[in-house]
Amino acid sequence: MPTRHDDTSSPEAKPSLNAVRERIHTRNAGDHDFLQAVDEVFESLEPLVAQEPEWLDDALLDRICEPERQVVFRVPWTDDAGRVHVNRGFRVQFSSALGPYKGGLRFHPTVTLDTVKFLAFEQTFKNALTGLGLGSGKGGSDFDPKGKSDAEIMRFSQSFMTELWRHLGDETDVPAGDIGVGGREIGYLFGQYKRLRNRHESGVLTGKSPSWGGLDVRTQATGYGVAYFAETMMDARGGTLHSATCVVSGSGNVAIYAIEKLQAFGATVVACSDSSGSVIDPDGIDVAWLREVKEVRRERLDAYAAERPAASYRPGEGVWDVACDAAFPCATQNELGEEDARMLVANGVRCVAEGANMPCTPEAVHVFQEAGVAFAPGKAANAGGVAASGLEMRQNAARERWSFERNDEQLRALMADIHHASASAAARLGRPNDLVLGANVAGFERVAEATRALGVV
Ligand code: NDP
Ligand code: 2IT
Repeated sequence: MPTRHDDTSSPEAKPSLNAVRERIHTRNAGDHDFLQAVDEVFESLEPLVAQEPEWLDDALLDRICEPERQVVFRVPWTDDAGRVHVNRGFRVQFSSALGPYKGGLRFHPTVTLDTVKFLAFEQTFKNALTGLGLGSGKGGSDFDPKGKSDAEIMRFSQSFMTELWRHLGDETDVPAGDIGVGGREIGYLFGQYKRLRNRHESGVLTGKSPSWGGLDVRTQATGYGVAYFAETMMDARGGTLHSATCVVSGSGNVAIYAIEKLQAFGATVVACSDSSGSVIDPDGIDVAWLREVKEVRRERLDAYAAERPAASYRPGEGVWDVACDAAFPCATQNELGEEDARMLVANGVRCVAEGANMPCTPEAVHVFQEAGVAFAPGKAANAGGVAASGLEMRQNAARERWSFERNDEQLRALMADIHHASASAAARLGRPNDLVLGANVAGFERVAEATRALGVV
């Protein structure tokens, strides 16, 4: 039995799971999103710890819930008119037990340290589920890319990397994209890193363009992965998405490629949204046109509806009131609440798969579970993005480049593995259909075993 050198656990008696949870709440008071994510994992740990109380030893849970390092920094930049602005940059390096810190960067005006900490915490279990030897982290800034010129985005990205580079490395910390950070931003970030380090260190960022070291399929991977996971989940329950009517929230990277793959399966996606409103297109969303509007022209969704006679645009509205068989929240955290869940259930939804990170509130998840809806939690269902990032890192390290088809096949197999790991853990604990429980426990066991094996570090 290792000696305890901390004051977080008593040598006499095991702390209860609840006592640990309360300690984490006290230490992180006010961090709403982070504590919501912690509580969800702890709810899943209850049946595990009841069977295997040794997980409570040696402040293991306290260590897993405390980031290894948190960096907060100033990002000054100049706009096209010569005015100077200051934003705040973040990188939370949560766990390196399984591999280098790994996780995306988010540029959005709502980003705080709490946001980044919650995302990095979720990433810990998600990355463990991929089985690819990835630690966890997340970063970003409260910078708002909307309405900024390319030159402003470039100057901001360069200033951001001018601080961040010293914390990165292909074996240390490997960022990628997230909300507001796509191929364009990754290009500018990589360019500045390369300049500062004087090394073409391909594996330091993922989500690069395939023309200079990126992985064919990384752009599509999160959205495709969500569709693969949902189809696998439905198949395991004797169903399919092949002729399903679906709704997807968001119209960014994850949403676009989820829509594309669902429609390739034979489903019809009748609605999607952005932060201004939603479109209903009863014949099915035209993905090529959606990409043109959102990725190329960077316009709002009203521009999509303007060119599609059957489509209607609903300013300020979401998509959860639209009747569907399957719903895919792919925009942001806490975008689907209890009332939305009740509306979806009343309208006959059978499958909900989270493309975004923590998009459903805990109350909404309970509504789905009580109604017997097949529910896929984000840390399993959206793991395709980081899994493809893991493949990108491997191919960069080996100086290899696989075909799109080979990467896509590998992605599909990885999503099936993640479903299998999650479903098996859930079955072992007596709740075979509870993938929230299964994903949390399967991810936790992998990261907790490694954390324990590496000693008190
Ligand atoms: P994008 O920036 O490409 O798209 C985000 C979409 O969500 C946009 O349609 C955006 O609307 C909408 N949105 C963002 N924030 C809000 C908000 N506060 N309120 C309403 N709508 C909002 O991001 P991604 O598609 O990459 O990310 C979407 C989600 O998926 C996030 O939760 C992210 O963490 C998660 N995720 C992303 C992965 C990836 O590989 N990119 C991997 C795994 C998870 P608008 O266009 O108006 O801004
Ligand atoms: O939330 C996520 O998993 C991502 N934004 C992708 C992370 C990554 O490193 O590819």
